[in-house]
Formats: sequence, C-alpha cells, structure tokens
Amino acid sequence: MLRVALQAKGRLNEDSMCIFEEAGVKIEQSKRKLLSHAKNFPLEVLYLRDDDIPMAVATGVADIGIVGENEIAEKGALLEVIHKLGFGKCRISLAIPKGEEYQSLSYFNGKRIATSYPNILRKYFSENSIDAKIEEIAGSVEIAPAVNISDAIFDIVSSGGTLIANGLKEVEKVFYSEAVLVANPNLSEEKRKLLKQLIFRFEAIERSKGQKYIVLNIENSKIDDIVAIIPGMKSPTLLPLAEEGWSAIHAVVKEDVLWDIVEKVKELGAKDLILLSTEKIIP
Ligand code: PRT
Ligand code: ZN
Repeated sequence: MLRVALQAKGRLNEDSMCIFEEAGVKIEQSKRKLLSHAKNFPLEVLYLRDDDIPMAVATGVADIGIVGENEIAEKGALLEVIHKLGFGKCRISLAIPKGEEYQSLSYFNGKRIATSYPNILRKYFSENSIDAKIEEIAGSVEIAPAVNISDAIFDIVSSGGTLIANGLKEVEKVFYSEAVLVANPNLSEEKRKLLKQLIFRFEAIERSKGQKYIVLNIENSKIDDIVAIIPGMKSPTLLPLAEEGWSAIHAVVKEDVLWDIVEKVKELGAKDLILLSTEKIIP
C-alpha cells in the first residue's frame, strides 16, 4: 500500500486528483474525510494543507506527495523529487510600490519585506549580500505595504494581477515553481514498485499531450507522398480498404502541425479524414 499526500483544497487539489483519475486510479470522493482509498490500486490518499505535505512525506507519514517546489524549498524538507507535473506554475518575486524608483537589488538594504516565504528570501538576500528586515506574515501579504507593515513584499505571482490591483510592481523574480511528485527517500522495495507503476502511467499520459491521431483514406498511388508528410511514431500504419486500389493510413502527429498536415494531405487527395485525441501513449 502506498500513501500519497494531496492538498485537501486549494489550487493544486483538482489537478492532483485529475492525474490519478487519468492514470486509471479511482479515488473515493470524500470531501470531509482526511483519508480515502483507491478502489483499484493499492493507494490511500491523505488530504493535507500544502504547507504540511513536504514534512509529511519527509517523515514518512505519507510515502509520496504532490506539492509546489516553493513549499519544499521553504520547509527545507529532504525529499526525492520524482517528477515535474507541469501545473501550479508560479514564481516568488520581490515587489515594491509602483511609484518607487528601482535600479538594483541594493534597493532592499534596510527595507522591511513582508512574506510567507522567509527561508527562501533569507537565503536569496544572504547570497546577494542584502541586509533587509524580513517580516513573516501568514496571508494577504500583498496589502502589507499599504498598511505600513512593510516597504515591499516577497510573494507568489502568476498572472501579476494581484500585484497590479494592490499598486505594486514586480522587480525581481527569485524562485520558479511548479507542482512536483515527491517521495520519501527511504521507501521499501514494495512501495518503490508501486511508485514505478504510477510513474509509468503518468508518463504515458504526458506523452499523449499535444498529440493527435489521424486516420485518412488514400489512393494507393499516393501512399508514398502521404507517408513523406506524416512520419508517425515509427511509420504510419497502412491498411488496405475493401475497395480495390485504396488504403487507410493511421498515424500519430503533433498537434501544432496537425492543420498543416491536414491541408497537405487533402491536396494530395486524402479522403474521409478522422482526427482523434490520444489518451495514453506507451512507446
Ligand atoms: O490551504 P492550503 O495551505 O493548502 O493552501 P494555500 O492557500 O496555502 O495555497 P494555494 O491553494 O493558494 O496554492 C497552492 C500552491 O499553488 C502554491 O504553494 C503554489 O505552489 C501554487 N500556485 C500557483 C499559487 C499560485 N499559482 C498563485 N497565484 N499559489 C498562490 N497564488 C496566489 C498568490 O499568493 C497571490 O495571492 O495568487 C495570487 C497571485 O496570483 P496572480 O495571478 O494575481 O499573480
Ligand atoms: Zn498553504
């Protein structure tokens, strides 16, 4: 049995649940429970605040977890980062009131900076020989300068909208983060095997992203021309049609060149095109 720690509610919850679902792991829906089970995989889910996930995994309360790299760095947890998951992307930045002039990092010498990420900031300032006062606050960091708790903030930014709404401007992008799958470094053989099975499935889903499956019919005399345009994974699949002199071609193509390919094969006389989504690709 493998125990995974996921964010109970918040920005990472939905995407975290979704990757298990896409990987065919059916997790009991139980909004109020702290722990739930998967029906068809030896997995149980522990729902936590994201702040608590790094330590839960590092101490073995959970075997694996999904959490932002920002929380791992802040907590200084000893974890194995197994896989980047491509969601929850953000950065932690220094921001100051928009009317202030800013030239370089030395601006922050002697200033008060409000943040929920004091450890990441302390390390950054120490590496850059900046002597500032770090004010740790738990939430609503962006209002700190307006209420004179601080001169600047160090907080998560994704679109930048929150900064603008609070009359602030981003001046240094310090730490880039996304959600990652992490594991306790001392997993048993049995748990490692289960983890490998999960990663195999996650990778199959990732491979299929941005890929489409194309099916078309073509006269046999044009097959070589079509194959030159759509190479497919190894090479396209060729199937004879019941109608003499015609074949069907099946291939996986990258989504960003899909419409280019459609136009070219149409010009070559391709008929009855079907464009399908790919769900999982296993090489
Ligand atoms: O209750 P719990 O402690 O579990 O949740 P939380 O409130 O601490 O975290 P939550 O759910 O807000 O975020 C979870 C994780 O999502 C973070 O640790 C990051 O790894 C990641 N993430 C991605 C973000 C954002 N994008 C984000 N935009 N976390 C927070 N924000 C906030 C930010 O704090 C700021 O208030 O959104 C605002 C800025 O957004 P923009 O788009 O206006 O720039
Ligand atoms: Zn949190």
